[in-house]
Amino acid sequence: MALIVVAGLIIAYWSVAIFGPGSEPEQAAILAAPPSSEPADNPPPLADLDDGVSLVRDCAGCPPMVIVPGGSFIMGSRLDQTSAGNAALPVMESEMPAHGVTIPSRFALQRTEVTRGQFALFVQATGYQVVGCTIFDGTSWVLDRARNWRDPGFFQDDDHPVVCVSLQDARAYTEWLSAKAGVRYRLPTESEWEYAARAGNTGAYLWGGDQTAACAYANAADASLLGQFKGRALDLFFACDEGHVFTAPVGKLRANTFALHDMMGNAREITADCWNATYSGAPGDGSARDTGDCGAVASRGGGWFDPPPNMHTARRLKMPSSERRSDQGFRVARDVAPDTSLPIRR
Ligand SMILES: [Ca+2]
Ligand SMILES: [Ca+2]
Repeated sequence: MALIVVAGLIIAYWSVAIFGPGSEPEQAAILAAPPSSEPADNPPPLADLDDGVSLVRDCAGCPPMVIVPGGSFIMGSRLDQTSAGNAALPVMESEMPAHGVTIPSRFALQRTEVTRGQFALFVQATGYQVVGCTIFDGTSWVLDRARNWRDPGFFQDDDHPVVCVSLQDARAYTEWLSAKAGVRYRLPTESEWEYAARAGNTGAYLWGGDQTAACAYANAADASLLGQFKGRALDLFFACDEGHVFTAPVGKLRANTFALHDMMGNAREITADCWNATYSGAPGDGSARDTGDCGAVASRGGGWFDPPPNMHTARRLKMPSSERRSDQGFRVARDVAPDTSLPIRR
């Protein structure tokens, strides 16, 4: 384990210059080739539920939500996921110890990331001001005060995920939405997020061991991104092409077995917990951690710029809570009482 951690730190140190502000050594991307034959612990999910999925929508303009059933899962990475001699698949200390979590009851989670169009309704209604964004300038991630969610430096329409938003911005959106809908919206806890992202999958990657399958599920660093940023190391990219350099319209790629789209990739997603460097002392009941470094959050799922190692389902990226980046957005959750009848619409 010591060797794994030391190797991870060495590689992560190199990654800071590339992955930019907020990427700290203990959690930053690991620039290593993706495994070519990582065995899947269970088969890749087969559901592609674009038709017939029952959705909850609390108001006009409210995001479509999927009901996620309660259940138990193992959160984090197991040490034996690296001990099979595959140095390209290291476990980060922040993902350990793997621990059991029980999500006690069903909850609603937005089917996709919050879109630009949804966020625009909030800004239009409130006059909320968001200034500045950290963008990738072709070499490194830099703060550009002229950029913001309306102009992140690449084309987006209303169906793309809103990016260049911070924890505060995301919370402001949920508070506005709660008042509008009469239902309390919130960010998902980190436990809820990983439970929903895995959707029963226990492997390192949602799509199993075939790295070319990543492009069916996740808009991440692929051949399209490589084409845009030529000259970068090939092992930073999946060997497939989903056709998107920057953000993609939400829901365009395949859903997981909970009918959730883009949990992996497109925009990284802010979760509700205060940052903690490991899972030691983490709650097992699905609740958010409200102690630790509350000036930072775990940004989950990786985004359009992220390389294969950052697309591990368990990967946690520490971000300052005030950070706005052009590869980071969020999705919303809400509680669902067991005996509640829901405004289900197709
Ligand atoms: Ca891509
Ligand atoms: Ca995402």
